[in-house]
Amino acid sequence: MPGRFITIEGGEGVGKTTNITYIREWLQSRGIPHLVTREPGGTPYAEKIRGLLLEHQEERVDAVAELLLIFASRAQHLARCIRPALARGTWVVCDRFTDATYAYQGAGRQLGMDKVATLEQMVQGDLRPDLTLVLDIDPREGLRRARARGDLDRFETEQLAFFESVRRAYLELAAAHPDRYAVIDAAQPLDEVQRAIAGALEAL
Ligand code: Z5A
Repeated sequence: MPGRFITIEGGEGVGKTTNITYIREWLQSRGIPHLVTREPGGTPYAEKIRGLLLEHQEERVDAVAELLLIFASRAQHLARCIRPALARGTWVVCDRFTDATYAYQGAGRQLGMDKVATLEQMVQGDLRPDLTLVLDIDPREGLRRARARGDLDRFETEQLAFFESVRRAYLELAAAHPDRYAVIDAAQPLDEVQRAIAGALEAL
C-alpha cells in the first residue's frame, strides 16, 4: 500500500516546525513508517536551491525566476525522495509544498494561480497531498513569533500586506477543497493546536 502524503502549511511563525515534531511522535507511536522533509529542499541538490531562494541577494530576484527555482527543487525532491518513499509505503510529512507556491508566488508575488497550476501539472502530474494542515494565524502575530527567533530570511523581510495575501490564499485554497485541507487556529495554546492536528491525522 502506498504511503500517505501529509503537508503542513501556513505563514511565518505559525508553528510548522514545532508541530512537525508532534506529528513525527504521533506516527512513531503508531508504528507507521514515515519520513519528515521540507520544501524548498529535501535532498542535497534541492537544499542548494533552497539556499539560493532564502539567502539575501544583492541582485533583485525576478519573481518568475523564483517560481522556476522552487519547481526545480520540487522536481528533484519528488524524484529522489518523495515518490520513492510513497512507493515503498513510507508516509511522507513535508514542511510546505505546492500550496506555499500558490500562496507566496501566486498571491504574495502576484504571479497569479494559472502559472503555478501549469508548473504543478508539469512537475507533479496527478500527485497531490492526501492531507494538508494549514496552520492559520494573524500574520502580525506570526511575524512577531518569527522575529523573536532571530535572523530573518529573504521572505521574512516582506511587508505585512504580502503576508496578508499569503494568508488569504491559503484560506481560499482550503475552502475550495475542504476534503483535503484541515485549517487549524494556530493562535491557540500549543496543546489545543496539537489536539486539532491529532483529529485530522486520525481522520486520515
Ligand atoms: N516558500 C515559497 O515562497 N514558496 C514555496 O513554494 C515554498 C516556500 C515551499 C522558507 O520556509 C520560505 O520559503 C518561506 C516561504 C518560502 N518563507 N519564509 N520565511 P520555511 O518553512 O523554512 O520558513 P518559515 O515559514 O519562515 O517557517 P518558520 O518561520 O520557521 O516558522 P514555523 O516553523 O512555522 O514556526 P516555529 O519555528 O515552529 O514557531 C515559531 C515560534 O513560535 C517558536 O518560537 C515557537 O516556539 C512558537 N510557537 C509555535 N506554536 C506556538 C503556539 N501555539 N503558541 C505560542 N507559541 C508558539
